[in-house]
Amino acid sequence: MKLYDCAMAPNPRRLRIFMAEKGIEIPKVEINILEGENTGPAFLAVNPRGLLPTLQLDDGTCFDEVMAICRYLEALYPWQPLLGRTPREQGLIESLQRKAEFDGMIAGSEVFRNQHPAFLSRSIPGGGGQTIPAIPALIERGSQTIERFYGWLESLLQHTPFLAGDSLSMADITALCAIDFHGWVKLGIPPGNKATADWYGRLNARPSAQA
Ligand SMILES: N[C@@H](CCC(=O)N[C@@H](CS)C(=O)NCC(=O)O)C(=O)O
Repeated sequence: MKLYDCAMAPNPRRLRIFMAEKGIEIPKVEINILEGENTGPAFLAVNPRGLLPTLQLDDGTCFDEVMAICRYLEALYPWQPLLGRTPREQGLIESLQRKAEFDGMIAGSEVFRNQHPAFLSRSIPGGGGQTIPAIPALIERGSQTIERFYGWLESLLQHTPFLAGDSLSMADITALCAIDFHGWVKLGIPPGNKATADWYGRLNARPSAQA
């Protein structure tokens, strides 16, 4: 297997933390998104969407989407499960993970990509070389969604040590990466959200957070 990665980008980081928690190592190829290497012919031949992370299997099959790659890896390496052991846990983690992804990661992307000069003509990830202009009004919508994300996190974490219960899951990993991504646009855990700040401190202290 080969993992196409981008050290500075938030979605590849979700996968690296997942792999670090499970002790999985896969040879990596670094692709520079800021310089547009992901929209050059060499990488588009691997993944026509130009998205990272992308996993290439030994038989040549390539696929993207963090959760698809995590599902594949969890099936291959079932120890230290991060997607749930029982059907109940699996459903709960999926639900929480998607909320963290949509209201945390994607809202962060909406704020960041509609204002950063490097993305003015590629405001949506996954278009390959296609031009999709930024829409500045979406910055405000993204910011409001992020506010909702922090309210949701705080109300949940007042009652549970990790989002899905007593142990770390992919929902926590996605939420952690979303929060660090929000720092790029000067947003973050609102002052006074103590349960979220405590949880963040515990997650950030795990060696996997440096992955
Ligand atoms: N839904 C995708 C999102 C992946 C994504 O947005 N990746 C970004 C890096 S964080 C990317 O590849 N961007 C390419 C670009 O901006 O052109 C996933 O979960 O893997």
